[in-house]
Amino acid sequence: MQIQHAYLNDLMERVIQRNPAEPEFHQAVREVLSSLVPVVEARPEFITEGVMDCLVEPERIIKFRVPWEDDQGRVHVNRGFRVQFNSAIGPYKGGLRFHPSVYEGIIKFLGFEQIFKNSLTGLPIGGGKGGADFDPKGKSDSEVMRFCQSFMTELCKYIGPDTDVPAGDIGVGSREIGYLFGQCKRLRNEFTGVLTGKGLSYGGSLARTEATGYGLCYFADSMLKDAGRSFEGATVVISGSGNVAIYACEKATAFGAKVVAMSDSGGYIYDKNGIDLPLVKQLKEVERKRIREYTLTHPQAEYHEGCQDIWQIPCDIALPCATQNELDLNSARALIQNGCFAVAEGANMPCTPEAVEAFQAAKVLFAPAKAANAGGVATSALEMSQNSMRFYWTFEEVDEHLKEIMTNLYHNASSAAAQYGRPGDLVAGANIAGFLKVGDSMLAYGLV
Ligand code: NDP
Ligand code: 2IT
Repeated sequence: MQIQHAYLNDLMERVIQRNPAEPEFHQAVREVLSSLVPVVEARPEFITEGVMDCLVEPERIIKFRVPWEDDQGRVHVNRGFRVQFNSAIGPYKGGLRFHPSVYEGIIKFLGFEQIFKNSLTGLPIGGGKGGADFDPKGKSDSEVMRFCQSFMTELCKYIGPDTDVPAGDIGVGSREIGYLFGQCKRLRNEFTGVLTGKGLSYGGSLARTEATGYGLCYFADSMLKDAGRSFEGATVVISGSGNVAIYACEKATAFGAKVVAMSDSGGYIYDKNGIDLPLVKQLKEVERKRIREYTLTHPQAEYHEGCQDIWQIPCDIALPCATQNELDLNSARALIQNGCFAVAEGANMPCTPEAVEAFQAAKVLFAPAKAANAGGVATSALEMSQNSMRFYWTFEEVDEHLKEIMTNLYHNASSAAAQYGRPGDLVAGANIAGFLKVGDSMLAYGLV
């Protein structure tokens, strides 16, 4: 897939050569550069002043050894990362992912996406991401604690409330954030908002837990309304059953939809009567069990091994909320054939480029991740504000801010798309609107 601009196409080739064997990073960069063609045509200074070349190169990559001992006293060595991608508009901000599939290319793709997402929130946060190839699944609390302490012993040298503020992502939830924050506080002998997603007793923000899933539905609601549609009465399929999926399910249901399927990496459940969300919360948030156990108390529900086929279930709205490239062209075709009219990405880059193209060609309303899932990081930025003020807002106040941020974000992405000749294309609109603020700031700084 060529980029229809000689300089940007050449830049893409250089990105591939300089970052070999990192297909997810290439995929994320290609999408953004393709969207920015009309922008650099209108404003060639982004090329001549070196902004585009700098944009695709992280400001800093930190890569470190994470040794830890399991409960039997055996030593394990994992690899930790923090990619500080772009600080043009604020301190680096973005989550930490603990998953065996993590390598530098995954963190780079996520950090790159985060630049534009964070800019879209309208709040002063730069882009970063981190993580480790550690699998918290099946580990005891003590093992997870020792891992987090070892990870933070190194990471704490590079972060700070005005420098870089990590948060959660896949495999990093409130338990991990607690261990990470406790160790950072101990090592630095200071209590500052150096992480977000903190527990409510030690500086966390109300509504941060719900924010990504709720924000996804607020964004989708704006998109649907603009097209004369709504969640009311719609059948919804959600992949994943983690933080994002659970609160997307909660808000979609509150908006009058019926969610009929959810998944984990083992398989999916299909409950025609509508998902029993309190049970999913109990299984996933409290007991850390597999989604298949849902059928033990709900025999009317079906469990299917493997998560791909969840997209074969007929639905009106699809919300992929698990992981990157989980929804491919075949799945997109099935959704289209079954009459699905909207797809909103809760996960980061869950739809393959071919799937996105198929949705757009079929006029399925499509909300790209960096816009649709920005509610999590936006609320993290609100947590930073509250920490700086040494003050707390109520749940309703934070939720109101979130709603307003997501509604504005939809309108900004939508009008940027129209302004640059791609009306209705929220992929282009989000990339363009996200880029402009960052690009203008980089221009103002000169070559730094
Ligand atoms: P969680 O760890 O809470 O949940 C992840 C869910 O996705 C689990 O159900 C997990 O299943 C499933 N999953 C993870 N990896 C795979 C895989 N390779 N194949 C199939 N299923 C998989 O993470 P979150 O809910 O926080 O994150 C989900 C997505 O949302 C990620 O893409 C993340 O980057 C993105 N995101 C998260 C935000 C946040 O605030 N947390 C903000 C914005 C985006 P299992 O338990 O079996 O592994
Ligand atoms: O992908 C994301 O936006 C996140 N994992 C949330 C990051 C954050 O800093 O809250």
